Amino acid sequence: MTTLQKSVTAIAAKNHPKNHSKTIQYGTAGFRTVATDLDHVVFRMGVLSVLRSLKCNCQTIGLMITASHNKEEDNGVKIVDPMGEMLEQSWEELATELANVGDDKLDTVINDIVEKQNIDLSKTGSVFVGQDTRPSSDSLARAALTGIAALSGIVKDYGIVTTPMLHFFVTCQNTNEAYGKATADSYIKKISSAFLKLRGDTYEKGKYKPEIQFDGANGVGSVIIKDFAKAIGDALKININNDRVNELGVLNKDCGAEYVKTQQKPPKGVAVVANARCVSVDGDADRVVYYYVDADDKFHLLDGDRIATLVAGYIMEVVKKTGLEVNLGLVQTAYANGSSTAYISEKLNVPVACVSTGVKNLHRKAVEFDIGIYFEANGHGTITFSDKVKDKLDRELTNPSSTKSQLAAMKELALLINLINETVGDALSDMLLVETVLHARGWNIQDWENTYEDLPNRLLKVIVKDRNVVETTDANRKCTSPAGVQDAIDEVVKKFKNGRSFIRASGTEDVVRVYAEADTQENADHLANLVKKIVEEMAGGINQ
Ligand code: G16
Repeated sequence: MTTLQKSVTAIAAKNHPKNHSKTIQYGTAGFRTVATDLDHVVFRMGVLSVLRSLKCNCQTIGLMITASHNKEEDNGVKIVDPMGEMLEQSWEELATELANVGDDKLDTVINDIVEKQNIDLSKTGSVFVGQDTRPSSDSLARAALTGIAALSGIVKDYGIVTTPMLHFFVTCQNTNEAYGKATADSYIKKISSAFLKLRGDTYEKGKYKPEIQFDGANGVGSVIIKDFAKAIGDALKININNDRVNELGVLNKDCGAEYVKTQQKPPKGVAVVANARCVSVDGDADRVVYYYVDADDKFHLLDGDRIATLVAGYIMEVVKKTGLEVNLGLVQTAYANGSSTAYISEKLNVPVACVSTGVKNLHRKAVEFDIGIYFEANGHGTITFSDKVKDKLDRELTNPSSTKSQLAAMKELALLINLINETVGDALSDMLLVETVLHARGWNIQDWENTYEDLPNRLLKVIVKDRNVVETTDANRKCTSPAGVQDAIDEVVKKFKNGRSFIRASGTEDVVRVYAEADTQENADHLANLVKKIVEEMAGGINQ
């Protein structure tokens, strides 16, 4: 053991001791649980991010303190790999091991990682740190900084930023600024100037009106949107609601993208104006959904599936006009509405892949395409463009034999690439992308909704004794454990027209999720409740 690691152990025992014996796992989006259980975990992740940086030839790694859509008392930490992607899977296991080991074994585990990963501790690692607006985030960020300092890592602390901003900064840094400068100003400028160029001088077009109601979930999204609103001006009037970031107990409370999507009703704190286009983001602004309330007071949700179909259809058209040969694909999860999958594959003729829940899984699949579009139904997603496509575009933009209309489409595609934060789902950049497509088409929100009809669906949570007893396969669509659960689900699903249902253990909350869809809302609700009952009876449900 080196002196360096000895000092890590000493600092840990003195300032960030493990204060409970609960096991914590690197889940769908890093570690997430009640904030008071996280101090030692975050300190250790500070240490791990330096090791990860050293492993990746001293490239910069990101460390974000956030629990995104979770309740305010929770918090979390996740590590961002050099190209802005989520931490490599094999390192998730190392992270889980490091987070759970006793203080006295910390040095052994660190030593093991150093040896097995062939890490040279004489070099210097680099880490970017960001945090959301939770009351616990500041002290947890300090624990991370201590962990980074313990291994003499270089650190840049960005303070309060959205999760996608941190991903963006990490990518900028590791591409030597080819992706942009690693600053908040450069992030806002890159995206907003692409938006303004795409919009041109005519802000109103057809049925499109340049005004939205914005619900910031009382989180960091409501801070950063103000910078966008300033940069964009009259091109899009953004009425900002739920921006009480300094008030305790209001983050994600009865508002934000998760609430709107799961409750299928408008958030509190946003005045209802009939047919107004409304946008909700979540607590760290990596998810976005749209909604409106019609003149009969009926709520209409346009979720991640709707965003995926809208942007896939549009990007495909632009790509066709460029004349470039590009393979474009869309990635969804089992939560995707059956109608959206049918619309994309049968109407738009875009191949659709289905992967397990978690942006990390969708992103990994999306980069297999030249242009990969991925969205989870909960509003988390983005579009990735391969280097091959970007190089082709650069070449063809200066090719004298390109026609005028091909050139115009190529310029548009280049601007769309700049508008999109390719590194991860970004609620604010996605929102500006949706606004761009609606504007280009001259559509109001009803025109967008009318492209296809969603199958009625319901998403429920079940509290169980141990959510880890539920195991799934086939991109979460089949339950393999506990034995007999899948057969029981199949039996009830059979009884419903267009019925589909699956269960999976959440990776961010201590619950099992139940999804169901059917021909009517009543049937979808009924099916979801029957499956919920199966979970309660066969997977250790706790009666509430
Ligand atoms: C995170 C992940 C998403 C995932 C969501 C829910 O979102 O980044 O990919 O869909 O959790 O995951 P689960 O169903 O496992 O709880 P966020 O916005 O909370 O970071």
